[in-house]
Amino acid sequence: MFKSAFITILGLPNAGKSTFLNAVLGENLVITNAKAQTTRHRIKGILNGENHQLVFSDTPGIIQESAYKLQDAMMGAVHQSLEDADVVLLMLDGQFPKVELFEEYTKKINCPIVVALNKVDLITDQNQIQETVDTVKEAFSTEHVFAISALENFNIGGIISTLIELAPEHPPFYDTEALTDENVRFLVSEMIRETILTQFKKEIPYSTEVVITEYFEEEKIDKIHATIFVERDSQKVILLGRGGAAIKNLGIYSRKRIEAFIGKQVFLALTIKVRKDWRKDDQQLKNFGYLKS
Ligand SMILES: Nc1nc2c(ncn2[C@@H]2O[C@H](COP(=O)(O)OP(=O)(O)OP(=O)(O)O)[C@@H](O)[C@H]2O)c(=O)[nH]1
Ligand SMILES: [Mg+2]
Repeated sequence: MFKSAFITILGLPNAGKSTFLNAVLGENLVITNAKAQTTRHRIKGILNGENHQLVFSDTPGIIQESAYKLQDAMMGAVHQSLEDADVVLLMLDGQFPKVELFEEYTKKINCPIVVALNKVDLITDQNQIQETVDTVKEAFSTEHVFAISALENFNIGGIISTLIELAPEHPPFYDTEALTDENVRFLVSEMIRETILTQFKKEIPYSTEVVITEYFEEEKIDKIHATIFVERDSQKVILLGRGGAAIKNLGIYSRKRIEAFIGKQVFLALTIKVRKDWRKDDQQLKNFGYLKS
């Protein structure tokens, strides 16, 4: 008997959804960062076992009010991921679970819900953890509540066993060797965006989109050309840095990140272009794959 399920990871920005997915897969597939709204698309990560396939969808964190069309599109990705979910994995920050924010959402969900209370490594009071677990069990009428630490890989196993139990009998949806259905170009563009999130402050990461314009695979090296789009000339100046120092540094760390993931030497060239207010522009959002054309 083979079991397969689509599992949608749902939660507020910064709850640790992407960190959790990486912990489950044992790979740095999706990007994570201390800044909120890191994930912008639905990204699938696949956990294959002998008799099961769990297809996780990492999603953008839910925001109450969107300020840009980009954020509308991100929330669209969340709703779309809920449509085909067999199980919803609600990822809450164990310290600030904000249960009330999800009562609306969960009422509309008609599949089993598993709740993870993440970041319990930051909570020293065991009673506090137990009280939150009890509150959450009651609020979502589910027995499946786990106190975990995605960062420290604590208690992840219990969630996986429960998800396998809840998974319907079904043949695998994807190749049983696959880690994701995303292409390498997209994953690489995300790794550059992750480095931008780490290296730049304030609005720069939020105003940035990365597109891989060329990807040549040679025997010993992958040659990649990426274009970084920003919203204003002033942002381009910041990304370049004095004498090009900032973009040079960005190139070095992005290349290392990509090499670690694909296990091969990489040549990376970066270009910066301005697309004025792209986050508010339907046509640009289509070009960048956030809206359907
Ligand atoms: N201490 C601690 N930090 C964690 C844990 N899980 C995630 N984090 C940190 O929380 C921050 C956010 O993690 P992400 O995985 O990017 O969160 P996310 O829910 O995917 O965020 P968005 O993509 O913005 O919606 C990062 O700095 C992580 O290192 C955890 O279990 N413990
Ligand atoms: Mg994320």
